[in-house]
Amino acid sequence: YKNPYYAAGRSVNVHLFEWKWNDIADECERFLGPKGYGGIQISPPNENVILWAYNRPWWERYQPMSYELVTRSGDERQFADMVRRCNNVGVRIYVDAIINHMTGEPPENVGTAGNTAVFRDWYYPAVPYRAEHFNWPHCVINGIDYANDAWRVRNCELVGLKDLNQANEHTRQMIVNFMNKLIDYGVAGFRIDAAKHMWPEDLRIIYDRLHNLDTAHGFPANARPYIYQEVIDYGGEAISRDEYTPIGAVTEFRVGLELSNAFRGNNDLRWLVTWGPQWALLADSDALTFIDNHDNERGHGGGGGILTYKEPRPYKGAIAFLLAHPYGEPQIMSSFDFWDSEIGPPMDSTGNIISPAINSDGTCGNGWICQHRWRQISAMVGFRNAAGNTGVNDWWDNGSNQIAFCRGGNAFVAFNNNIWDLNQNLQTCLPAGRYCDVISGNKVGNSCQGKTITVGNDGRAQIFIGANDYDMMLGIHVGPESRL
Ligand code: AAO
Repeated sequence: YKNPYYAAGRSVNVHLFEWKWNDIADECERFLGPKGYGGIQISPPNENVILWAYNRPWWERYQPMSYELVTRSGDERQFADMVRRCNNVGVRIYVDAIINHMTGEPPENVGTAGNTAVFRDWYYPAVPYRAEHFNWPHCVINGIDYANDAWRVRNCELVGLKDLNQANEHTRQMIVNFMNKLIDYGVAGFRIDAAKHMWPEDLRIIYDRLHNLDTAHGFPANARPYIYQEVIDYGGEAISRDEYTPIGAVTEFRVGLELSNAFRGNNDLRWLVTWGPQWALLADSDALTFIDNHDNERGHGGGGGILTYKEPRPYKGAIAFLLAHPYGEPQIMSSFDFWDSEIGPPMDSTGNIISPAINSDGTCGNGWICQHRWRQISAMVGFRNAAGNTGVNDWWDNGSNQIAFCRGGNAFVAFNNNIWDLNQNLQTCLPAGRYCDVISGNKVGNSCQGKTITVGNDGRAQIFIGANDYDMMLGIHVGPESRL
């Protein structure tokens, strides 16, 4: 369950938060495929309760009414079409699976597929679930339980959301049917929402009943779905991330905390020479890594101090390091603009999501941030693909906040987070020749819009990153986007 089964030569998963299925299919064909992205995490595809009382917040999608594939992102036909079109251009789809719970007791009672429920009876006829399919006795998780009481975290309700009992055979089978239907449409795996609120032994039974990935969609025979489980564990919790690594990959929240801290200037970049498990991070193959996610970019789920699109310079630096370094399976956040933590995606007066506009310079409009289209970020996807499965070698640092390293003989990256210039003759490990820095501009024809780097026969080059340069990093590699 720990192999994302990216198509050959691809890497990096992007969370297209609240995007519509038709727009995702277009984005696969016009941008993500050509740029080398490996996959997309989509918003939950199954029916959720509609919450006009809160002006359609983004979080209504985390309150399931049924497993019918109808949401603001699109219907079942559009879902199937998206998966097919993305797989055709080599981009995989990972589903955010909400299997811990159903709705809370919201003030409204119609779902995005038109179904209703009887909340006070724990009755969801469209699944169907009845009271016997939930955990009893009824209780709600208190903040203090996270530190003290694993049983309550798993058997009581998360913020009042009706807590399914995954030890119940009917409940398990409804979840398995839902997930298998998605696999048969061609998805490559799942984010397991709120995994720490479910017992690992119950999850294992569910995972083991899932179908293999569909060979008709380009997956190899006997491939198991990629599973990454949302377990927030900064230490000091009753439930550990290590309880979930035997059954799948786990979201490594400490990565975003540590890299945000370092790229904000609160920890010298030189210490990153040991980046990986030595920083008390999960083993490489267990870790889904990211700077920000849809919760902590807006202060949900605790864990403040995370860099987001609102602080672009250090954010781009942290993401560039995340993608340049071989540790973990990285994921990029792609946001809509928000000014309060509850507001939903751009929408019209009837609640329909407004599609992102694509500006002539390739950025997005209509309120969408589209970090995945920022040149510095998509260029680092190309960098990671060119680096392939090489390790880190020829590390250099100035004893402070200037660092550089090679990825085998394929790629070279440097960072300057000091308030003085980086101006050094450094080993790049690349074949002699001229290269475009993919951070400061694109290669156009036979010249660079940004910096041009000349590598000598000894692999060395003069590297300059001014303290006041627009970005704090520089990257060159053997791929066609960089080599002249
Ligand atoms: C909404 C309303 C609620 C209402 C509810 C039901 O906001 O007021 O009661 O409906 O009617 C999302 C939103 C929720 C929303 C929900 C349903 O974020 O606001 O509730 O949809 O619409 C925990 C879970 C983790 C979860 C996270 C938000 O463990 O799984 O809370 N994330 C996922 C999704 C998320 C979604 C759900 C789950 C539900 O990504 O978008 O909710 O489907 C500790 C624990 C963490 C815990 C946090 C919560 O950590 O370790 O496990 O996360 O607390 O606060 C510091 C803190 C420490 C904290 C730590 C790390 O160290 O001291 O307490 O940071 O965050």
